[in-house]
Amino acid sequence: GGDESAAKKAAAEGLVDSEGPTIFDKIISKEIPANVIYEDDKCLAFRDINPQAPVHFLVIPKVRDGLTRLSRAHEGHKEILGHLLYTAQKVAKDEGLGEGFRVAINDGPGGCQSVYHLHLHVIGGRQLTWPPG
Ligand code: DGP
Repeated sequence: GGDESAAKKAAAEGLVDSEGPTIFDKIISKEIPANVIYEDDKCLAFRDINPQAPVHFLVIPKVRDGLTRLSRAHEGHKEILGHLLYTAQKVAKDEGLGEGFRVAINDGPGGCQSVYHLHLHVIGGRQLTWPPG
């Protein structure tokens, strides 16, 4: 109906966050290929399709559990949030980023988030600058 298509249009324009499945579900299920560099029972790390640095990978929870975006976090998410951050630095070391790297989470339209399944960006392999755009 009209309401539904209006909601879809708003979601497509990034005006609201989407609760629907995302492309990352298909990456988790291996329905579409990704360059996976780390995997355990709780999370997956894979190279970003649009890298912003020589090394750019994403760390995502395998189960979204309401974490469309970081600002949806509640107390019950603390363990997975810690696990994602710990994994980010572990894989960064494996990727040779001993000189340093950046972990970024884009939240919502204002944060330039495009995929509504929580993900940590890990970027490195060149001298990064600050502030980001
Ligand atoms: P964000 O703007 O923070 O929501 O970043 C989403 C990132 O996901 C963006 O840097 C590009 C990446 N991405 C989107 N679709 C795919 C995909 O199908 N495969 C991979 N490897 N990365 C993707």
